[in-house]
Amino acid sequence: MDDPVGTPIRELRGKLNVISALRCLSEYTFLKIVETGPVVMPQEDRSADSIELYQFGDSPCCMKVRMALAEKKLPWRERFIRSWQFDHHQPDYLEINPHGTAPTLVHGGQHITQSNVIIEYLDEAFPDPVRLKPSDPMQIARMRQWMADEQDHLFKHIIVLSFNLMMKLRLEAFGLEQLTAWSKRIPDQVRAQDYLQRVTSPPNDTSINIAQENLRKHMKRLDQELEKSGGPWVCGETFTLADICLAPIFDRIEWLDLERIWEDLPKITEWYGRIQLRPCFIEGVHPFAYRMWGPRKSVEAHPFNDADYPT
Ligand SMILES: N[C@@H](CCC(=O)N[C@@H](CS)C(=O)NCC(=O)O)C(=O)O
Repeated sequence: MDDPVGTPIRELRGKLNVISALRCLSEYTFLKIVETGPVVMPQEDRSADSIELYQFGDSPCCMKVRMALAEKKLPWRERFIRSWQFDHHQPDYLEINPHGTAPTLVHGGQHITQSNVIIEYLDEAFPDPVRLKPSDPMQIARMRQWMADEQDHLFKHIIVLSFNLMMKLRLEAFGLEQLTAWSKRIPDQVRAQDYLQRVTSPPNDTSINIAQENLRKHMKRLDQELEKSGGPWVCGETFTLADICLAPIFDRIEWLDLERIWEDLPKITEWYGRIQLRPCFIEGVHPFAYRMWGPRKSVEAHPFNDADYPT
């Protein structure tokens, strides 16, 4: 007998049973596959072999990361950024580093930006063969304080000096037309104009003097810190991330021929002499070929040649 209400309900139940049966089957199949292992599930490769570093040759922030990698004896693959033509402002790179700056570390398919975050990550992820952090909480605070001071103060003065004493040589090396054409590749045109203005205007002696005076103040503080810690490193016996953060600042000042800023500060002179002999510094320092023009590398003697740089 016809059942006008019951029939559609039975049909619906039947359909639901088929759907749930299919679901069960697919879940079973999925579990089976995982169990027997014919499908490789995507996994992060967090081995040391998978480290990639996006970097410029001549950058204090990138040098820090190279020093930490060398200290940890980690293999890594270079992703060289042609900063002069603003490859760090191109969409692909902005996806992994939205600030358009270097460095960026890629590990296990994950991107990490900010040099201080990167070197702390490396220290946490690879505790062997050495820790780059003291064990005492007060010493850790001291280390982080110098890391923050480097970012918030020293690095900012270094940018002023670098733009006034070396970046302007880009004008001589590439010419205004080429620089302007490259600057159009920067999506943030306010930043592009600021860059062009800084590179093309004459050196600003007032800014240079203020930056040097400020650096000198921090150098005096650091000299006292080394005296207090008893050395040989910033936090005392242990070589830490603070030493790694500060060394590239000194390297840049030296490249600008401004060592006089710290010359009469004995603890700093000893510390910098010591760190320059450390293998991680020797490995991490910029090779001459990648260095930007400056008082020690004239454009005339070292004209630009794209082939000098990694592809
Ligand atoms: N706080 C950032 C600063 C990064 C930074 O400013 N890097 C410089 C090189 S040392 C850079 O990419 N400059 C290029 C630009 O600003 O366009 C870090 O420590 O990673």
